[in-house]
Amino acid sequence: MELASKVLKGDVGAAARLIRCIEDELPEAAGELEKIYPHTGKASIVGVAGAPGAGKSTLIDSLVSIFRKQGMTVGVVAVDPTSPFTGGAILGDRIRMQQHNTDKGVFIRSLATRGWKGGLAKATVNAVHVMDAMGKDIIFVEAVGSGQAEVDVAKVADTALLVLTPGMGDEIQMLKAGILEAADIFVINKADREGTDNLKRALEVMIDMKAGAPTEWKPAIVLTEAVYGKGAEELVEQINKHREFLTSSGELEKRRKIRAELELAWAVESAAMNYVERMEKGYLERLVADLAQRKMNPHSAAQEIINRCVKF
Ligand SMILES: Nc1nc2c(ncn2[C@@H]2O[C@H](COP(=O)(O)OP(=O)(O)OP(=O)(O)O)[C@@H](O)[C@H]2O)c(=O)[nH]1
Ligand SMILES: [Mg+2]
Repeated sequence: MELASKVLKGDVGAAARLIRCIEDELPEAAGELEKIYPHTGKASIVGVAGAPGAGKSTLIDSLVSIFRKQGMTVGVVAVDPTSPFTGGAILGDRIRMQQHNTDKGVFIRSLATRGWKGGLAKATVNAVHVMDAMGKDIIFVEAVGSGQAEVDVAKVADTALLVLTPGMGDEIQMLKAGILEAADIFVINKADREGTDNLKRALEVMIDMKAGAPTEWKPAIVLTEAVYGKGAEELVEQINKHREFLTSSGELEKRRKIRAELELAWAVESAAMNYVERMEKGYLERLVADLAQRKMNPHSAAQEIINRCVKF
């Protein structure tokens, strides 16, 4: 049996293998993803972004336990930018979430980013599709933030959490507006530490400043102490509340359309690039050399590729 059919039956080994294919950008992945796509779109996707060490994994671990008690099946995709600084993070995540290892209702996978051509968000979306197709009810996406990663995770998720820690009170103004705007729920983790009140106040001011119409979602702030399991119940309440807002307001539909549009753009791009790679040897290199020497511009080069695609 092919991977896709096994994944649809919830086969853990097949799902792990397909995610590995996605990670390695193997051409086989595309065909399998095509088959599972009609069966996706059912899971709730919760993005968890934040600086290294903010407590994302510890927090997800608590959330997984609570959602499991509510009878939901859970998937976790931990995106790990492979860098010398966070080399140990994958192992850390595994250890931190170990208590769920023997639970068949939980599927956890780390994606190591290694300079993907397709980009972080694309591989993440595809890994989420796999877990969605397996029948997981809720899927967490953990991403270590370097600014753009946080925004990317927000694009992937229905509900975007941003995990902050005390001591950032003064720095909040310095965070990129895009990062703050992308969050539906702000989590102040390590709330046992000094500076929690300052950070909370800074966030409240910022949220009030950009307050929209009463019908819009007002980002929530939840204080947690993930290592002690404190605040996790309230966070689950907020996640569920945001979920209800998404469905009742029509926002879920909107976000899913934005994601579908993004996926379409990726697909067009990779279809064109696949075509280019199958063209006569050296064609792409020649175009690139012409661009570098300004004999050609990127727009005309793309147009030329499209024209050849159409004739093909
Ligand atoms: N004091 C305190 N420490 C915490 C709290 N939550 C997590 N930690 C600790 O913070 C450290 C980092 O936690 P992780 O859950 O690995 O953080 P992370 O954001 O997943 O880290 P990366 O995946 O490496 O980015 C661990 O040593 C935790 O025990 C908290 O509420 N209070
Ligand atoms: Mg982590």
